[in-house]
Amino acid sequence: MTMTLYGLPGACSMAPHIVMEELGLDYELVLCDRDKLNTPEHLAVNPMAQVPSLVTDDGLLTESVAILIHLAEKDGKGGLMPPPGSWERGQMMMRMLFLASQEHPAFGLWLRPFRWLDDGDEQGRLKAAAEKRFAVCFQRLEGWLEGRDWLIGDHMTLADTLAFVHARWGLRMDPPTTEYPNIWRFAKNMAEVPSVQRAMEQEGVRLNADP
Ligand SMILES: N[C@@H](CCC(=O)N[C@@H](CS)C(=O)NCC(=O)O)C(=O)O
Repeated sequence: MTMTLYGLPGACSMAPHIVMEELGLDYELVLCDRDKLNTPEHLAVNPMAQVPSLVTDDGLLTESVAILIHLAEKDGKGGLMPPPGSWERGQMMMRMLFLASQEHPAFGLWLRPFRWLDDGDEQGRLKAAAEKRFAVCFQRLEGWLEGRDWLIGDHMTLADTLAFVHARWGLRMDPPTTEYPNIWRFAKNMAEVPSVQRAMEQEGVRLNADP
């Protein structure tokens, strides 16, 4: 089975990239050109002109959470997801979906308000509102990481890979990630995990670099 992951350096696609490294999967990484996401070639693998996309012998998957779950289930060893039906599984799903559906859009609106609004003043107001919303999300994440090395249990799960990507993004926000002691401690620990280090190196990003 061949697999190709389409991503952008440091983007949400870095979460499945970390997972592929962690699971030792055989895959190809295509780092896209941001200016070419809207071309017919890229739209064929991601009709929303985004990353990540996973192309497999079975077909195409988009949406980071779907890709993460597919990779972990395919591995079948259960290391990155608590067992089906367990309370921990429910908690992990909640945290992962919270990150993808609440925190991620707040960052996206802050980063590219021009995607939604033409007027410069309106863009400024949207950016400010999105930054506040991101901070609300980070406060929740900060609480979840109180006294913990990982979001769930005693080792890395899928949720941690997304949380790490967002912790890097948060370095650009006000207040930055460094002002959330639990998230910053977590991010520094994650940056020491060999699979995370390999993914960052392959994407040419660091923890203190701009996403
Ligand atoms: N819901 C999608 C969101 C994907 C998304 O927003 N991707 C961003 C990177 S983190 C992207 O492709 N941005 C490129 C752009 O908007 O130009 C998912 O979770 O996969």
